[in-house]
Amino acid sequence: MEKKIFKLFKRSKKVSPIQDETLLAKNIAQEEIKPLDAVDEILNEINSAITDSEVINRVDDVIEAFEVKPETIDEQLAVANINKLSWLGRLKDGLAKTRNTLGKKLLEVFGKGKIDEIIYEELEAILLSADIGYAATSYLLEDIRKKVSLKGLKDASELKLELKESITELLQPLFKPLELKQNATNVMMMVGVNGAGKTTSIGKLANFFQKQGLSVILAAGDTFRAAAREQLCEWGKRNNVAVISQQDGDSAAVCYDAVQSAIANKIDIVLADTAGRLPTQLNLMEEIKKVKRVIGKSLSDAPHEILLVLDSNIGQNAINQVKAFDDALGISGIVLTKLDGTAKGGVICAIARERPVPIYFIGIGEKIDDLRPFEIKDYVDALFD
Ligand SMILES: Nc1nc2c(ncn2[C@@H]2O[C@H](COP(=O)(O)OP(=O)(O)O)[C@@H](O)[C@H]2O)c(=O)[nH]1
Ligand SMILES: [Mg+2]
Repeated sequence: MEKKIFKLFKRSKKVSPIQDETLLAKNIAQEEIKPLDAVDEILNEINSAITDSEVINRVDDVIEAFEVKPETIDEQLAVANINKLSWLGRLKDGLAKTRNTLGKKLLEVFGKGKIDEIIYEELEAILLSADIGYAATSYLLEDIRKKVSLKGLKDASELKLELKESITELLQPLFKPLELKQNATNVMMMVGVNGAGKTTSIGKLANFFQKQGLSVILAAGDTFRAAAREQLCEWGKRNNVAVISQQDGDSAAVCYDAVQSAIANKIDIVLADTAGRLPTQLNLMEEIKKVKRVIGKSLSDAPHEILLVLDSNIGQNAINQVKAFDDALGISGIVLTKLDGTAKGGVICAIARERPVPIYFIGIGEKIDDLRPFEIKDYVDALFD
């Protein structure tokens, strides 16, 4: 652990009294500095970092420093803290484009003094431009008008807090922690169009669940392309979990085998990949319904979750996909990917208003750690501030 911390100190530019590596070594050797103090120091630095990317760089350094498992509970807490900070920084970074279309224009409106009809009209235009959608925009405006009259608000600057609150309320139906059956096999099926991020999300989820002490097995149910199978096997290797696959097998058969194997080996979670399909491709939609049925034959209450993987860049089209997949399969949750760098992050509000299926996870990058449970407050804060 010490070695990594030296590297960390070397890499960070303005570190404090202990810039000298040998001195640091000596201090650690004499137990005058504990690795945890070093983390505290970096945390101070993080707090004083100016830009988001500065925060992210520093946090990455700290995480790297702790790749060796943190030993004491204090160290574990420090790392958990750092991970959370890192995630928030990256989420904020990812939503920068959405914030720029939304936040900057909103600030202008909030600075316009007296609340009047023009303010409401401008607010409407801005919300629509951030892919919040017509239904959610109308709802939000109505809600804000109500609050304005109820609280007797006069100045537009008071609207920021109200809007934040209204959006937070609007999003409530999307928040539902994933419930897992204990000491039993939980089967999760991933569905969605091509390129949405199904396979990548499975790789990230395998990591997420394993970190919680759960065992995982993957089913290579995208049997259309050999490359899809290889991609999943790669994620299996990276996570050190088994991947059930068959050359030329059919998707339902692969998933069936994976569930059987999970039951036999007392595996907690089966993550089943499937081929991408558009809801308009009726034969393919029939095929995925069959996969679902066959999984049900393999274990009577399975699949426990049918997760629609949605690319947040598609904006309003996301709503059509949610409705179509939900109507066909009854999806239980959404994994919203690619929130990094999208200008269409407002689509979450549209989902909340038009088809409120819980968003279980959001993805903000291609790396194994770039997926977390959806938290309304984090998202709204990243959208506004
Ligand atoms: N930037 C970014 N890229 C992602 C994210 N999730 C997936 N991707 C990328 O999107 C592409 C398609 O992902 P893949 O998992 O193969 O999609 P699938 O066809 O639905 O299985 C790949 O290049 C992934 O690395 C994300 O959250 N952020
Ligand atoms: Mg795939």
